[in-house]
Amino acid sequence: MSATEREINRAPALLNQTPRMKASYDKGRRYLFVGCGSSYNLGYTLSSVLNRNGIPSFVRSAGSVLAVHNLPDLNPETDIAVLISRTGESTETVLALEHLRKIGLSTIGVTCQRDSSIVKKSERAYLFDFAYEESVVMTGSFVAILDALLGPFQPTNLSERATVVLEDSKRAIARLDLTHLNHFVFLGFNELLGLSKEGALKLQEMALESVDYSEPLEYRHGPKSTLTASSLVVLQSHDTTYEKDLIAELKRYGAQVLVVGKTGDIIVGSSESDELPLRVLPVLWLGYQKAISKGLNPDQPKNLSKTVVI
Ligand code: F1P
Repeated sequence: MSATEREINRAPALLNQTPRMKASYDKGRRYLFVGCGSSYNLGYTLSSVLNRNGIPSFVRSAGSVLAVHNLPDLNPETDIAVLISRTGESTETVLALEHLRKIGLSTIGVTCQRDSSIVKKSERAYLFDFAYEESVVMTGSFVAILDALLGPFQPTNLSERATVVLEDSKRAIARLDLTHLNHFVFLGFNELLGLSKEGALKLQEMALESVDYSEPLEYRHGPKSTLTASSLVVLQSHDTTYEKDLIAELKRYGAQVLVVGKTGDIIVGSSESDELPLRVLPVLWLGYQKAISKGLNPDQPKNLSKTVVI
């Protein structure tokens, strides 16, 4: 079994460990999430959830922090920078951490790698060493970090539900004719946009596929022209009437649509919890299965290393 497959399958077990790692946020402070790749996508979703709950927060790719020092919205308008890096060594994130400390922000590092630069250089660190991954592509650790950093906004232990959602995802994806699909589109708005961006990244990294991500209704304004009978749209749905109409429209163009939501093909979300971290499971499995169907080794993505350094 590949490391990637093992690491996706252990996500439910990781979610038994995250309740003890729950982050807490101070209502009077403003947060800035910074990272690269999947770690940046985590910040997208986290900042959206925090803002909705009255905690002002922002997200920046680590590269953009480096490129445009002293951005007016970094300082003095934010107080605490949360630097996320699974390996703790992505060059942009480490340099961004140094820069943000220098301009006076408090820094919290988030990583799976003990003794990494992110741990050593940040004032405080959340260490997810139990979620350490061998594989190049970030998979189960994304689910675990998201669950923990959602803190009070995701209070439920999702481990058992994760087992169910992963099994449902495997069944739904087994029904797709993956060999004929060559275009993958991920749609979601607000906190689901970051998860859609992550879905697109997984299909690129693992399966070298052509991808898009967008807000659902925005996708109608141009990008839908690229849909064919070989397109699969994964809709991270808020179950709105607009989205239901959109599904019908996308299907009229010949695309297949896989809906993840309270009333979707893969059911995620209940009245007690929106189960946000579980929405990542179907896209992890989709990326992995598409890679396998093409004869690719998902443990060794093309042109990519586990830590991207400059
Ligand atoms: C960031 C990242 C990963 C990606 C790949 C290359 O890594 O972009 O998201 O899957 O491994 O690096 P990190 O800073 O989170 O270690």
